[in-house]
Amino acid sequence: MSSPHPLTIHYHRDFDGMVAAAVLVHILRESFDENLRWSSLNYDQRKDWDNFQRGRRFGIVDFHFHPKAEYWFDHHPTTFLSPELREAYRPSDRWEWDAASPSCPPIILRHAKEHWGFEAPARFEEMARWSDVVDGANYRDVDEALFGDDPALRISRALAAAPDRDWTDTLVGAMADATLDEVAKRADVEKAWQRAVRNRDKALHQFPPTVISFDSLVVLYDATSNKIRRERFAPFFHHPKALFAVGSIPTRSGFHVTAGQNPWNQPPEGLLHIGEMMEEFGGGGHRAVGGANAKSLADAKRIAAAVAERMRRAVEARV
Ligand SMILES: [Mn+2]
Repeated sequence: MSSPHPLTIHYHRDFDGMVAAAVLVHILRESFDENLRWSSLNYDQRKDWDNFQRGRRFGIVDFHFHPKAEYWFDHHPTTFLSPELREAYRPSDRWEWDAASPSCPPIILRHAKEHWGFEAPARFEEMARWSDVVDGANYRDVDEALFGDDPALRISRALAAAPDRDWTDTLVGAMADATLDEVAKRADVEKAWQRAVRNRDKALHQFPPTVISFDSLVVLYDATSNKIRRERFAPFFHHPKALFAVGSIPTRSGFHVTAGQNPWNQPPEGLLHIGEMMEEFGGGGHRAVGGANAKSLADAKRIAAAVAERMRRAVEARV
């Protein structure tokens, strides 16, 4: 199995993507004696996807399917970039897609056991469990989401204050060899975590003045000022009774409207499919969360207001 050419594992740069890479790196080293490297991916790299890493050996985890990947594992329902790519996928000894899995690492652990007879150390089970929590936003409550102190949650929050772009590669290497607790206690993680915590507190403090309205259990906010720090769950921290929140935020190249339902006070089943609604505004998403890019600040405000109105009508019709 061993090849003189290195095999690079490319991974989605978020908590479950990093854990997925760490798990696969560990397993491939132990089982197949591969010369492994790893490197994160971003969405810009989809542009010339056919030629991705042409001529090199690679694997991909927690990111789009590529037919040249020697190893590929993902859980995203939107993983196939074309019908041809969907057609090219067959479950195999080295590929597995499970859109029902809340995160990517459990797929790899199960696959390794079933196909390669590899029983992973318990620390990877712990990482996989936390990946499901973080990637699926399955936190116990808003306090755990914002203030949770478990090693996995410290690492996950520290990512928001990464010292540089390659830092996730460093952490993947660390997680391949150590427990979450050991990784969370690294000086660089501790330092980034402290910075991220200060940013969180600032974001929570800055949120209330951004609220335009809180009517019919729908929070509408405008966080487009680039002086404002953003914390994903701030709307539900300040408005725990809210069923939905929608707001405008700045991006590197413009503006984005982000919409979601309250994970800890969920609207009645079937009230609103947010991803489908956002498709009408040129975006997309899942049932519980979605978004759309806007052409201008005015456009972002218009979309956010229209989405809030749709949410309020849905709530008033049913609640
Ligand atoms: Mn991911």
